[in-house]
Amino acid sequence: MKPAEVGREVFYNLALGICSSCTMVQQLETVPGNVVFGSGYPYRSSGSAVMRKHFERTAQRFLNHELAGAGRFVVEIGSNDGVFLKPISEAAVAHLGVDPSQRAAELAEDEGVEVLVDFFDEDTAGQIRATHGPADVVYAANTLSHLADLSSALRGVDALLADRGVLVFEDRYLGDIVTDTRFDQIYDEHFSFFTVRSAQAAAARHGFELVDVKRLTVHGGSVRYTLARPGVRPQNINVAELLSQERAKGLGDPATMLAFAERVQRVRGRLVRLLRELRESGRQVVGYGATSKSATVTTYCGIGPDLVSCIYDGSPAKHGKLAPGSHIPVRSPKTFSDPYPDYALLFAGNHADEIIAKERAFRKGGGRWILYSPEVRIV
Ligand code: JHZ
Ligand code: SAH
Repeated sequence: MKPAEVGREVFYNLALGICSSCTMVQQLETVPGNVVFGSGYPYRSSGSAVMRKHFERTAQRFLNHELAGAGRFVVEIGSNDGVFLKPISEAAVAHLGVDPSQRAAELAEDEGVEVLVDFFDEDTAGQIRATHGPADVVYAANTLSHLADLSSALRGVDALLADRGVLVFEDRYLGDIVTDTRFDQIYDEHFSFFTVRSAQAAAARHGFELVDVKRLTVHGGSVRYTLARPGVRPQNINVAELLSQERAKGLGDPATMLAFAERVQRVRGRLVRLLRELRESGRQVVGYGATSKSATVTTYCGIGPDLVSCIYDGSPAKHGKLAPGSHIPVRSPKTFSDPYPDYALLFAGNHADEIIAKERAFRKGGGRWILYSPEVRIV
């Protein structure tokens, strides 16, 4: 947020519920999509080298399989800056990104990607079908979890998908969030937290079958789900295997979520204690990664500029701004070494390897990282 906006922030209640029938975990309060996403939405998928590689590989796999052959068409929901569709456009395969964030869409268009600047839902899907024909692949990464009206999106996919087409979506995996106490993945943008069981139930409600699942390491643990029309594709054994792991872990059980909540409270206590001790002993602590995740941590733990003096972040759009809620100033990593702080609290644990490698001089000079998932620790 801009410094001038202090005092005009809007807060939403951040609380999750679990469905007693299909075990889907979702937020209890909805933040309207048009409040969060729009021309000024700052997230850029290409900001991480690991994610760039991930999307290039994923696009290549589609080009080798589902999109091989003449006349194929792919739609991406939440195409952001076009990192996934660029190789597909370069291979001259028909494609359309759908994303309401105008500035991100412009970056995609600069890379030769065709984008419809809009929210994907049942209506837009119908329009795309009418203008472009059926899609062989509908792909969505880190986006279906963001839609408060998942049903409208899935009805849209039903309207858009060719008879033998597939919906492939990947999102943070609730199993990893719970196991690794990654409570910072719970923030306003993330509405649904999928498991294989809840994704399968959502698929079935909309006339789809979950035919494959694959665990991914990106974003601290994700799953790629493949849905098809019933009977069109064989179901991979991975589905039954991951379902049985979920049952063994009690993932659909409210008691598992309550135990998770207790671990989160313990982490909060330890993190705040550590930050206060460091402040009292005169150490300088900064944050790294002005992520959406950081807003949950600072708000939930009551961390302000007194405990974390500033946050370094590589997105130019965030420089000179304040982190929402905590009002901690955001600065360019170019000034991180100027001079290095004693400790840096990593608010982007999902990119830990990439960031710690990039900033290796910080540790060489005696600096230490503070991580908080699954436990508070100094490395
Ligand atoms: P990241 C966003 O999560 C929001 P966020 C969204 N809801 C989502 O689901 C995921 O992305 C996909 C900085 N950074 O992805 C840049 C560096 O400074 O965890 C970004 O501000 N240096 C759509 O907001 C932020 O971290 C680096 O080397 O929690 C992005 O991190 C890297 C890799 C990132 O963001
Ligand atoms: N797929 C990218 C971007 C994820 S960020 C990646 O994984 O990195 C989520 C994106 O979804 C944002 O660009 C946002 O503008 C977009 N989005 C939000 N609601 C949407 C909707 N209803 N339809 C299409 N895109 C949407």
